[in-house]
Amino acid sequence: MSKKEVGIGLIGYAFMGKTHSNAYRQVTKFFEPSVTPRLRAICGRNEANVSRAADQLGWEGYETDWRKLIDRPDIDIVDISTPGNEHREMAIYAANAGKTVFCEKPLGNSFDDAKAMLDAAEQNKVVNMVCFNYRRVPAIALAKRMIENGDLGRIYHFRARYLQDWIADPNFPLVWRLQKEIAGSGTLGDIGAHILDLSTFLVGKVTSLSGMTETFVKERPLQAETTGTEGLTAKASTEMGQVTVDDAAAFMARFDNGAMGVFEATRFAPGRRNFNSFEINGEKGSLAFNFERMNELEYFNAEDPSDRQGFRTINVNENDQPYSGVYWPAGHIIGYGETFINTVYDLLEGHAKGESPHATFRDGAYNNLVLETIEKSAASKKWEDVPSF
Ligand code: SOE
Repeated sequence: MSKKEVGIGLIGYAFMGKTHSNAYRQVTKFFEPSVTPRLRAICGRNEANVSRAADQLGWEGYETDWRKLIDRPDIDIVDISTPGNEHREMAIYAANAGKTVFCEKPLGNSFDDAKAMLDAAEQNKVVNMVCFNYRRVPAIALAKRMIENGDLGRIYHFRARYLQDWIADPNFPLVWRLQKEIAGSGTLGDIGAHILDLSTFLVGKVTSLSGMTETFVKERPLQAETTGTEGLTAKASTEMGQVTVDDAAAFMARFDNGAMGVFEATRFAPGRRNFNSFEINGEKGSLAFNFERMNELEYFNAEDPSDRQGFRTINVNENDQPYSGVYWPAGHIIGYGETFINTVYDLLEGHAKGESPHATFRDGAYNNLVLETIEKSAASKKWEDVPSF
């Protein structure tokens, strides 16, 4: 018997639009979701570009008005893959229309935005999910399973660094990710949000923190073309403009379970392309992960016999590991794109069951609240408590 089809409407066709389109197209090739996604329409303002994207990314059609897309009766899941300044209006409209809402991170450009989106989703009782894709890196999902299993015992430390270098060149242009009114914040909300979310997923909630942010390059050339930032590259013009977001952010934190956290996020680490990494130390052992070697999880077991102790490298491709065994035979590794396929699989299952998969809008709003507290602490130069939420 053929499975029920669910209509997908995707808003945005740049970098994230591409990763999500690929995920909807591939998910049934590897998983057996309870419902089959149908790529009904992709949406963008520029008709020439969006129609080209529809063809290239495998969509049946396109729309140039996002309200029209959401209103279509054949759209069940609304996927918001636009910059953050548009999330609030779109997500609230989709929730009010009774659609499942899947939104890129950070959920809002502020806690106020994110809370309004959460309220709309909860009041309308719609399935909601934020695309924190790294939660579904198999090695990270395995780390979660091991922590829940008690393999690390009490957690003492979470130490994370998310390092990139794509704007380290001071002549790299002022793309939308460097403009506060579009992106909300800079490195903090773009990649700091990911390591913060992983700490919530793996360790717990942050209760207080001390943060700092820095903008190393305060003026940059304007972007010559409005297209072309999807691969994090762009051409510069001769005119200059002000950078209105942070280039780097760091914070120390206390978790609700007594653990200590140290976090650093920067786009000024030459040679580090997408170095999303963490180490967790607990009473029974440690785990370490680095996305640049995403199929591996480092594990130290303090209970190993003392004459053979040491970090071991677990290759996370075995059938009994999370999100593994569905792609290729053991040892035939996967990549960045599969993290979105895994996420979309859980989204479809959540939609079918009427249950919001993690990270929910509530998780996303909490993430925004902590990001805002980091900015507050950076401004006050004091430790700040994260309001309870
Ligand atoms: C750019 O810094 C970016 O594409 C982020 O926006 C993504 O969330 C991250 O996963 C990779 O880097």
